[in-house]
Amino acid sequence: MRVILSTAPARYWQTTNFMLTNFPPLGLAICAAAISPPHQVKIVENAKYRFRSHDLFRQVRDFGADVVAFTNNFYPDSLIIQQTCRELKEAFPKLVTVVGGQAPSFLPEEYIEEGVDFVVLYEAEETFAELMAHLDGTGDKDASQILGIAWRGPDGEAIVNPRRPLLQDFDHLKMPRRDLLPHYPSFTNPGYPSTAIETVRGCPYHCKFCTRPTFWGKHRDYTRERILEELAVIKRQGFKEVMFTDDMMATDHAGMYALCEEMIRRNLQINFGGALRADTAAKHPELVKIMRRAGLFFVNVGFESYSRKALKDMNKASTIDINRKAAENLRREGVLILGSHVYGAPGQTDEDLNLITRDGMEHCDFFRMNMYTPQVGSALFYEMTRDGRMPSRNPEMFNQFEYLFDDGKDPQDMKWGFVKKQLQYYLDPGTLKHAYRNKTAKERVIRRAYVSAAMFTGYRSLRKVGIEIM
Ligand code: B12
Ligand code: SF4
Repeated sequence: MRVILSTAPARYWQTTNFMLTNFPPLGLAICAAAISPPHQVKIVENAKYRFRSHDLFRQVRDFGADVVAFTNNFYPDSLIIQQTCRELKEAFPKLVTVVGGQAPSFLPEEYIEEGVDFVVLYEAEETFAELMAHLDGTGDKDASQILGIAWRGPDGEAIVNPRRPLLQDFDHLKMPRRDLLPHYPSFTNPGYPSTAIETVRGCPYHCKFCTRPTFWGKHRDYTRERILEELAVIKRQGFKEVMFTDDMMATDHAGMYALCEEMIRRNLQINFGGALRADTAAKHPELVKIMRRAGLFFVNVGFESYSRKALKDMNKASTIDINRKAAENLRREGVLILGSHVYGAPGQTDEDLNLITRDGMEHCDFFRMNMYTPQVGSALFYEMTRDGRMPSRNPEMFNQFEYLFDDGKDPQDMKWGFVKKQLQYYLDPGTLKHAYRNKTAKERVIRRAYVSAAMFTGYRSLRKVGIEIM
């Protein structure tokens, strides 16, 4: 069969994708590996190129696709993906549509009811291969027997099959089909490409707003040998930089230390970045040091807040002192700090917002702040749904820029306060200087993030006056 794997058609919030540096859709490259051979696969990166649905339709026609399968980790993309699936079916009646990733795994019925043919739930390697075999008639299971899918029953009803047991061993997985991904330019070695790697699934922490532990289930690591083998393949393919898509790098401190020792011993010389907890950076300076020597150039740290109460309410298992110490240790080693923050948790005040902006700007090379959002599948989402405290279930409202709690505050006021502080950061002369220069890796990251934010603001402002470009 001929299968197109695709990201969501362009929406204006995707312009913020590059705010967080280079992350190609690794899930699609992994799914491609799981089914090719025997199937022929093409990856269409709508999000990166800002392709609209009509561009995708052209690709479907030219490639002669039998199946179009979307990745949908970010819930606000669900509407455009469901709509595109319906339109594709109208234009190509024999085509089968599939959706996988976080949002459909948590809300499979919604997707089937809105016209998607199949949802692949949670981790997909084995399930997707079985589904494709079923669709081309070579499999020995019918839809009702494939663990981990949702599909449409004979009366049009959504049927959600039982979940597939978690993979226990990643060593046997095929290498992701990175050859099918578009070129992402390296920050640290201009002219060379950058890619992504996964070394872990899940996270042992339980921050209330996060879906990662609930999505992946038990926290599981790839073996060190497999990671080193994959890094060697990546190196041979010409990449000089790699992003770890891990929910959280280095929660196994000793494991990361040993991996870095081996990367240095094997002289891999590949720069890397990813998410790191503040407490890991604060309490393990020797680990930060060796990670740096092995090639770490950037970390995304969820500082979240500088208020004790907010950190406690989010179940962040961290403190203000830890945040400060983490920034100090990372700075000392020259690691670029992209700091993530959230504002708008129930009970937070203007004072919290001022603290986040002041301390965040001081601690980070790039300061990022989102609205505290009850992401579908997070503990917060279920709590708010149970208590009837979420005023909207419109997926587009979950874009991390809306105030989504029903607690007597004026959502517009909350949003305006948040926007004003973002503007303060973006108009700060220090930020502008770095964004303008674009000479070092740090400046290139900041410039890319800055441009992303400017595009987002531009598209959003145009929408406000009725001009919808994406
Ligand atoms: C890398 C990443 C990004 C990259 C996206 C790159 C890309 N093109 O995919 C960047 C940095 C751009 C990004 C941006 C954002 N992200 Co992000 N991101 C991640 C992260 C850390 C890893 C994703 C990943 O590659 N994982 C590794 C691969 C192998 O896993 P996977 O994609 O899940 O694929 C597996 C399965 O899901 C399944 N699968 C996935 N897709 C498909 C498709 C098909 C057809 C099939 C069959 C199966 C399948 O099979 C794969 C193998 O088992 C996740 C957290 C996480 N660890 O999953 C958050 C996460 C997806 N991001 C999240 C958010 C909120 C954002 C931002 C809003 C942040 C911001 N404020 O700007 C933006 C919005 C992005 C957007 N517009 O879509 C949330 C989404 C929550 C939600 N449900 O809405 C997550 C879950 C993190 C979290 N809990 O906070 N992100
Ligand atoms: S926010 Fe980070 S540390 Fe907390 S559960 Fe999610 S991935 Fe883990």
